Amino acid sequence: MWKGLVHEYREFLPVTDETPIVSLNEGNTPLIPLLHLPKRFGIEAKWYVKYEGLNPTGSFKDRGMAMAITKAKEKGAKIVMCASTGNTSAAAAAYATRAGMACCVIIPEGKIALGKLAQAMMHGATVLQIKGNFDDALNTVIEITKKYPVELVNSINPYRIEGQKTGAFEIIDALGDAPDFHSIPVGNAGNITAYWKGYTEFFDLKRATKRPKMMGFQAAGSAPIVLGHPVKNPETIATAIRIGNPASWKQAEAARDESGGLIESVTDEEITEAQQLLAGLEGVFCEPASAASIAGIIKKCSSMSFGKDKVIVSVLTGNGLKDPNRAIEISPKPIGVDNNLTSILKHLESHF
Ligand code: AN7
Repeated sequence: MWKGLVHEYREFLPVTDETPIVSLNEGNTPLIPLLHLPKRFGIEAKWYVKYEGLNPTGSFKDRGMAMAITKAKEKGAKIVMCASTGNTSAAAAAYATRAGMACCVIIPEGKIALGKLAQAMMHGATVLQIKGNFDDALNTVIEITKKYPVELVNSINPYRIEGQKTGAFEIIDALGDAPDFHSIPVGNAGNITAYWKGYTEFFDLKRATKRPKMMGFQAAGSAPIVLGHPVKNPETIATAIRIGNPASWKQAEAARDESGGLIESVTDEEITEAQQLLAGLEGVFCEPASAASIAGIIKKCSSMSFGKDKVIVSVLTGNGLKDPNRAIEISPKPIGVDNNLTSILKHLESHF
């Protein structure tokens, strides 16, 4: 039985036999080959999605949080804290509960997808909303955790990165080698940092013969790394990556430059189209921020060569169910019908 990533990849993680591993059996998420999207855009490469929405709390944050809460537990912490655009708070609340610790999350008021808010509330976290954005919240959390006995579990906690790098390990283990291109949404830039670390470690250990070009995508209204300066009032429908001053900015640039990759932006329209195409053509439902990694490949496919000897992996960081409001907003509404055969069959006839 898969026992969670800290257990499974323990030889590559900062744990000992005495470390009290906190786990919800996260990781081991499927790498799903895309069948229809590549054809639609004339992409000959094998294109996979790493469906991180199937982690226990529905996002990739469980990887880093399993590791960070494990280390907090080892240290004897009583309370953890994070700023969040939603998914980090859901994961922190769940793993802190699992570990018997208290959890406090600070979120930007009105800008959290409904599913994520429900999770933090159900797991009993203290949920504080500020009239400010993620960047403001993170600054406050840093200040508090410096002065008080509260463990910070945002991705500037190095154990978060350690846990998240296992996503790259799983991809290499599943494919037998690293892919040629790795596309990923970029918000606070912890995940692109973590994947690059993971790819590099397995390459150094000769478990992979190459490392992918890292292709990071920010939302156009929240694209500080692309613009080269912080964005004071970041905006995007992809609320998970509505971040104007990423904590791991330098590390993201290093991943881009060392891999010969890129960090670019995609518009909200491109993100929405990608989310709809993935759900409507492939049967895979991801949240808006995650679709940035698909939108990015679609945007680059005419100028870059994704030939048939190449492999692309796009990380789908969060489950589509996290943000039901947005999904309903962009989809055709349910059709009201009378409950009889004639009225119902009218809507099926075109498929007969
Ligand atoms: C679905 O939850 O920052 O570049 O506070 O939820 O590592 O920040 C979420 C980020 C991509 C960006 N996709 O990852 C938070 C938070 C989803 C996300 C990102 C997030 P990073």
